[in-house]
Amino acid sequence: MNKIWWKESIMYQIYPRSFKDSNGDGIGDIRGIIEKVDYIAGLGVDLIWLGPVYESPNDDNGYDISDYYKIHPEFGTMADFKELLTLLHDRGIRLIMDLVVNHSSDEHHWFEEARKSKDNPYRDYYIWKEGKDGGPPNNWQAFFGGPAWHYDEATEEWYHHLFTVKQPDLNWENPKLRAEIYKMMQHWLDMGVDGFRMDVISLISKRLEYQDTPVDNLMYQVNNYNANGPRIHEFLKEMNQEVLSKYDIMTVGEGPGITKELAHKYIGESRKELNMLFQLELMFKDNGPGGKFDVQEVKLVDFKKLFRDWDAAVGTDGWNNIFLDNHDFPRMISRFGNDREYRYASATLLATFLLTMRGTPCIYMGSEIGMGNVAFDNIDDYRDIETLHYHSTSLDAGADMDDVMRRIHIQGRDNVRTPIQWSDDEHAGFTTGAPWIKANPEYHQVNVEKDKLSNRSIYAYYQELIELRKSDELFVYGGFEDLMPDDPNIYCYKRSMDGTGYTILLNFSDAELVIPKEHKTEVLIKSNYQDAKDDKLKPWESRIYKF
Ligand code: ISL
Ligand code: CA
Repeated sequence: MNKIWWKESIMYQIYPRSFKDSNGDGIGDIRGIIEKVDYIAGLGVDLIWLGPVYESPNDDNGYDISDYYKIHPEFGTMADFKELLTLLHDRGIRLIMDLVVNHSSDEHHWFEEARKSKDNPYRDYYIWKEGKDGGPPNNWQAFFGGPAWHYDEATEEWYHHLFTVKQPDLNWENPKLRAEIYKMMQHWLDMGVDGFRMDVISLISKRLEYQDTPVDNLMYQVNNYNANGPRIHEFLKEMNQEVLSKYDIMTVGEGPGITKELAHKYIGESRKELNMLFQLELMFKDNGPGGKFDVQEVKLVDFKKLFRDWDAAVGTDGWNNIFLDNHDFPRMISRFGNDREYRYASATLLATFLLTMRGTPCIYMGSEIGMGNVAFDNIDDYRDIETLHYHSTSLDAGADMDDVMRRIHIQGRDNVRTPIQWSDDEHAGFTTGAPWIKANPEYHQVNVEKDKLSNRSIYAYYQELIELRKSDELFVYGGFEDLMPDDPNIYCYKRSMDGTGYTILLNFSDAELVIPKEHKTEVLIKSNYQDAKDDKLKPWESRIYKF
């Protein structure tokens, strides 16, 4: 196993809009992050993933970029960005940017040119087709609803968009486009950025037949027609050769359709493509036949199997990222823990999981104080395009709207986009103005100020666990073994190397459970309960034993 810094790093994701507003316009910004650099550094993390801060009309909160070289004025200036980068580097913290190159904004000048005429030099930066029988070129759906094609009157052709109509897909078949992207990546890396999180990178190589899908199911279409296209590895190898390999940086790829069977092709060290993946299998596991808002139960045994299989899939020639939420999926404490009776215990149990697994952990902002999902009663308080689209189409279809709201409360992306709760002040201390999205009313009980004063501080627990992970490289390079794969409530695994190591015991339930006998001889070095008992695991108790 090769040793390298990005395997040893502890990542923290910042969704800039919702982190901290510095100037009272209600939108989180770079100077807000600068104000909180000590808060971030104090946690002990050493790698930041910064969500998109590029110029964007914000149809999809920055995932629709109109200029890859500019900082969006609502986030600040290029000088602010450089200052942040320097402040972080001074503290030994690296920063990676979001790279969103499956699509651009329709307001990017490439697209504004491309749509002018069929012979415009930028035409071929995007994907244009003639319609079929008076309709779109094929029956593909877009992620957030509606067809994956939009008719453009000026030239009487359709352009392809897997996300919203304002996010036209880029044509990676065009070598000029690829060269532009590589040049742009070099620009940021030359500035000192430490790598990229690559947005839906699994979708960039298209199947040029553009065949109809026989099944009316978005995930089926994505997995079989959109993801892992024929030239994906050629493109990533080229990108690696032209750009990535020239810098001491890290990359993490994101995207649907990357199964554990295919993972090695993307991140095998010998393959020279990417370093690690945000695998989405767990994130989609509760999606029923009706999609993400059709929520199904996920059992702990399935959760464990998934991590066991992914660990085996990367083996010793590859690397995983370990995360349980991000800006697209529900808060981990609400999804996998108990955010009511056992907030402290389940938040710290999930922290223990993230920080003791094999793979680079990624902590989504707010987890370090145990922030949970939000449930606004009124749809007007929601901002996410996916949620709003689901609501309006359900309304049109005559659905039971109480049920629709209930589903939004469970799965909507705004669960993770409400402002960080800094204090009990108005708007959770996030802004002095009117926030772009309301704070989660839980902020009166759950906020940074209160957490830090508490003798059961979740932030302090994260600090201790991060310190523990950093104190022994066995947590990084040691092997992983699932010791009780079939237990319905307990996750028990071993991290070890040459006969020494740690046993991690996690009670994923509200019940008090008997401790499996074989661990009684080991030395307990950490529990999330101060009064841990010898023979019983309390609800959501986590333990780390050394042997
Ligand atoms: O959020 C999802 C559906 O609920 C996912 O399917 C999501 O679309 C997928 O993980 C890709 O996400 C990324 O690309 C999108 C953007 O909206 C997401 O915020 C981003 O993380 C388009 O750029
Ligand atoms: Ca602001």
